[in-house]
Amino acid sequence: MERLPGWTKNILWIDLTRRTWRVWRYDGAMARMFLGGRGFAIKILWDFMRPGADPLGPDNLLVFAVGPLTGLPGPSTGKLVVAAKSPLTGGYGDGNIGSRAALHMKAAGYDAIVVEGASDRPVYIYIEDDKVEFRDADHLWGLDAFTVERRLLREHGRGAGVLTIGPAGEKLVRFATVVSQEGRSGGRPGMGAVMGAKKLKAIVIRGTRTPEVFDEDELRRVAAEALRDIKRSPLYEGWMRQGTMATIQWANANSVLPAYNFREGVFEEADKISGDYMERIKIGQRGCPNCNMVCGNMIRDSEGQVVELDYENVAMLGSNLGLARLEDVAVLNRLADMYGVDTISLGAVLGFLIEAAERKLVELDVSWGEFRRIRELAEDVVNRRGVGNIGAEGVKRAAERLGGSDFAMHVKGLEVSAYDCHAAPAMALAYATSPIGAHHKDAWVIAWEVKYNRFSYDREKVRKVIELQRVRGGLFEAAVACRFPWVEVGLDLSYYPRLLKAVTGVSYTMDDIYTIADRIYALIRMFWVREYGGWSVEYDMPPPRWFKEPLTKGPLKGSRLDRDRFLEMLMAYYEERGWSRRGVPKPETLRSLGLDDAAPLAERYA
Ligand code: PTT
Ligand code: SF4
Repeated sequence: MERLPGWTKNILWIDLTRRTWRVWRYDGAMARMFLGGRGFAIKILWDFMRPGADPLGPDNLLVFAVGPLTGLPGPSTGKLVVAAKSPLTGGYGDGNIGSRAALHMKAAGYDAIVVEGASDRPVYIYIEDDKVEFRDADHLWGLDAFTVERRLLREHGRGAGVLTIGPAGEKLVRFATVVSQEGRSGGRPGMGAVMGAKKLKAIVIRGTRTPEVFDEDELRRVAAEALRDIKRSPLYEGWMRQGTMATIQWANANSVLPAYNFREGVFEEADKISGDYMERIKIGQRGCPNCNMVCGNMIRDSEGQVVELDYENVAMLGSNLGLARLEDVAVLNRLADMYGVDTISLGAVLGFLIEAAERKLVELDVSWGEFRRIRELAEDVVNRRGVGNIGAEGVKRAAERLGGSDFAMHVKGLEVSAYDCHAAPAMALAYATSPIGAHHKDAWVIAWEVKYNRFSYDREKVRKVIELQRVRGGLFEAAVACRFPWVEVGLDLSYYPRLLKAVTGVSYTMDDIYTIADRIYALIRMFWVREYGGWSVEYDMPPPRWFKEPLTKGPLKGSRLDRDRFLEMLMAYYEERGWSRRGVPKPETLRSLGLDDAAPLAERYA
């Protein structure tokens, strides 16, 4: 069999219904065409998930995947992708989580772990190299993610990798996530609910082998150079002080900080939840393994507990809800981590419910900035109690039930992350075309757009979104490493082909990487088309609020998106990608990417 340094060519395939497992030796073409991580996840879902499967049923496949760079010497390589059909959107869903589990997966010798079927009793899986055991999890069911991880580490040793869910995943809250290391959380579109539906409380993994690479010495050399560049970057010191929290001040100054359920892009009390304020009460720093620029800023919340903060969390659970005390916002952040739900979706759901109450669509005694009541409502949502049960379904379904679709802030069912787009057409396009619904991860184009031109809808913006999607959503999600060294401290992108060459022996150019990214994007889009039974441009439209209700405050007061011009931009996006005017990849585009088996479906719907 062909040797492929950088890949083990092993996929651990676990059937929870039968409690069996096997190792699938996949062929090298998959590695060459899809690289790893998100690429492997979509290939596996496309080939092996029964079309139309219930995301919360046994036929959904839950995929954990590392990439060639994961866990090896190099910049911030302690990450893995978790993917499945999303219970929130009904389409492709994934997330990227930093965890020791990523390193152990690599060292145990698996490029991916696939979980199919469902257990009838709570279970956790213990993996140690070639050993796979199904263990009873009755004693862990109902416990929060932090407690579960501590108990499992006590039992299996402190160095093990643990991926777990909290009670929200068990209760099938549609935006439940997978949690690790008391503050890393991944899989925004409900990957934790998929785990919960399978009654899989946790995976504990230990790997003891040394991964094979093409040129060990060269890898160490390139890695050392990159790590040195990171530390020498003029941006490093500021990053280590505030991490993503510096974005609060920046977003407010540029009218993109969500406030009051995205009615506004400025928050009058932004300085109280800012990175500068955070610095004054910061008690420490932690982060993902294999990282020399760790960014988890720890503070004590208003209930005396330790929490890690990030921009998205603080914006969505702070300014978006009118909350102006960082220590209170941190309580909501901690609850989200312990219960195991996505902070972005939780913030959007709470904002939606507060506004629905204000408009008398629902009877609820809560308003903006009322911490105590918002905290209670958050607990109701994650526990599916009362009106909280409606919120647990996400804002799209909540609006279908209560009314209010104009202010339900989502695309394809995934709640928008923390950048207001009243005056940001490119960022709105990034949300609209993200492969998982409205997430900023694939194209955080806003920083560029602010400098370029806030109000244009030109092709330059379309091309920029695609370029970012290729790098962020392609390279970093398939090679699987953290993108922050490049995004935040300016590490030169040319390091990544060098690292890939040292690991795999393959000389990738950036064009080769872009082709892999385009292939992944096209197949993900075909997965959505297959699951939705066709496609409509309306699925790719941002929330109506940004078109209909202008900003009423701040320097950009009066701004809103123009629907016709946005549609033109979307058409230009489809054209650049070789997709039809309905948003379906053309059969010839698919064939040119080597995705011939998807072409017949495209012929039907393009
Ligand atoms: C990510 C999304 C983000 S993006 C944030 S803050 W960010 C929120 N964090 C949450 C959290 O915390 N707790 C919680 N209960 N829910 C949360 N939801 C939100 O999830 C994260 C970092 C961050 S912090 C970002 S941008 C970068 N994301 C990367 C990515 O997507 N890919 C990649 N190759 N590298 C990345 N590096 C950075 O990682 P999702 P993490 Mg996350 C507490 O999971 O589903 O991708 O959504 O994984 O280990 O916590 O690292 O300003
Ligand atoms: Fe994790 Fe932050 Fe390091 Fe990225 S920079 S690997 S998110 S700690």
